[in-house]
Amino acid sequence: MGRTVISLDDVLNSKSPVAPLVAPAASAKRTGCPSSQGCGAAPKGGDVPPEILARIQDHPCYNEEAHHYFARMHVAVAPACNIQCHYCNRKYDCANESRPGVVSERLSPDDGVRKVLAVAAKMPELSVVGIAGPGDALADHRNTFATFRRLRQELPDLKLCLSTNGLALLDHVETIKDLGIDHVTITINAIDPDIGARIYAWVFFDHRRLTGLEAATVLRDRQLAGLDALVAAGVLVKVNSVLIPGINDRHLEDVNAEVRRRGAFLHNIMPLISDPRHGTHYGLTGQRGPSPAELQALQERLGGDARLMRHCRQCRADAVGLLGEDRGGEFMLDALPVIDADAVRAGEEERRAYRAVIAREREDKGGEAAEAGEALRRLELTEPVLIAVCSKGGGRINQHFGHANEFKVFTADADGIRFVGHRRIDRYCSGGDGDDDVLATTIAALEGISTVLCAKIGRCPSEGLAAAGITVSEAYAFEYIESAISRHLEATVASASPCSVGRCA
Ligand code: CLF
Ligand code: SF4
Repeated sequence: MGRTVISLDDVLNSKSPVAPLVAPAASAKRTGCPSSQGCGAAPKGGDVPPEILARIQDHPCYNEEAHHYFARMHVAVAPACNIQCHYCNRKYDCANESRPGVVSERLSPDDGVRKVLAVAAKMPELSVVGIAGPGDALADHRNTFATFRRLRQELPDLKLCLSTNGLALLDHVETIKDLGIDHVTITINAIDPDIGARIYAWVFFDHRRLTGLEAATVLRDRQLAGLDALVAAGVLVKVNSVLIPGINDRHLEDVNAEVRRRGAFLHNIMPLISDPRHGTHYGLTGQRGPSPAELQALQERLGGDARLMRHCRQCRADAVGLLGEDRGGEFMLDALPVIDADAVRAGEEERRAYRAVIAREREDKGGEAAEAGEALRRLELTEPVLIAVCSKGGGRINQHFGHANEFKVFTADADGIRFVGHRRIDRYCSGGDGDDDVLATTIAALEGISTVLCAKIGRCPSEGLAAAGITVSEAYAFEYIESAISRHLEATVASASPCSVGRCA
């Protein structure tokens, strides 16, 4: 017997992220933002042609606004690697597209496909399947392409995405194109081999292990040639760069200019994660990662016309769910249900229904965001204001402070409201109790931020934040983030001295 196609109510009442999106009294329809991107949506940096917009519309990494609604999953079918980065020791996932410190369940292509079918049948918000390690997706390309080939047949509505260090890329551009892999990430940390030689221990190429300048030069040349070939083939290329203070921090401006000149669509600058416990060369030699302020300063130096990804969560090579959440534990191999053809088709229909709901939600949000931007302009803020929000998806303030494991940070100024990044925190509330030590680190993570908006907060953390000079409000629970920020600033202006919102001349 076939399953009933989900209705709007089914989606809204499911455990999908839409459930908490809609406030009890959903607002009337407004004129939508023409691009359906809403204010503050990435990618920034010039107009995105409509045909490209259609390709990134539901991709949570290529489109900042989409990450509120759409999930990705990674299948960890690529354990081998052909280079050695100083921030990796092979015990962990590829640090170019994930974070060190966690080990993935490694899968055969058959198991990988089985897992994707199970996730797709249960998670209507899934829009992208990526292969990002745990080694390099193209070092042993057979598993990667065998997996993608089957997924292309079984789940044609899902986007396919691949992440690579770029060494072997040039050999596989045609296959990438043939399989309809429309999104490829290349990690390029340096275009100057002198700098590259300080990042890579060795490169295995053409049956030889290369080191030093030779290794860095070969890798750089192959990466840039691969980038050119992908751009020529019409594939959307994102470049990831790991920001390594004292090594490539200044140089990344040159990298940005070069990859933009060659047609990369997006540049994602990721902070180095370095810890002696990870046993990496950098971790053991004391190389530090950048602070949030250093990362933001570099992004500012690159300017408003650089199309930058600011919402990367450096997720695992087996991550499942919205960016920032990981539901991989629900889909471990030994507990996967058998998915028959009916279940595959039913899942496809549920994804279609979900996308229709989200299209309406985005239209509604776009209208509200436009109004919020208008209201903000009337406030004539002279300095940007940073505001942190607790949100578990949908672009709304819909998360309890104690349940948050990250803040989404927005800046508001005369030009509008824009997402600028996230700050990771430990969850304050576990098992019903708050943790004062966690609150101290949370307050530290809020450096430079004076306001937190959340759906709910307990008395103790609220008082702790107030004592640290941080205003917290639950007055905008379930509202769209942009509207909430705008209304909060309006209220602040009405009740406080102008200086508190940066209006002092
Ligand atoms: Fe995965 Fe990467 Fe595709 Fe996204 S992740 S292969 S482009 S679907 Fe995204 Fe994760 Fe950042 Fe990567 S948040 S680590 S950028
Ligand atoms: Fe590690 Fe990825 Fe670098 Fe390979 S490319 S050494 S897996 S970080």
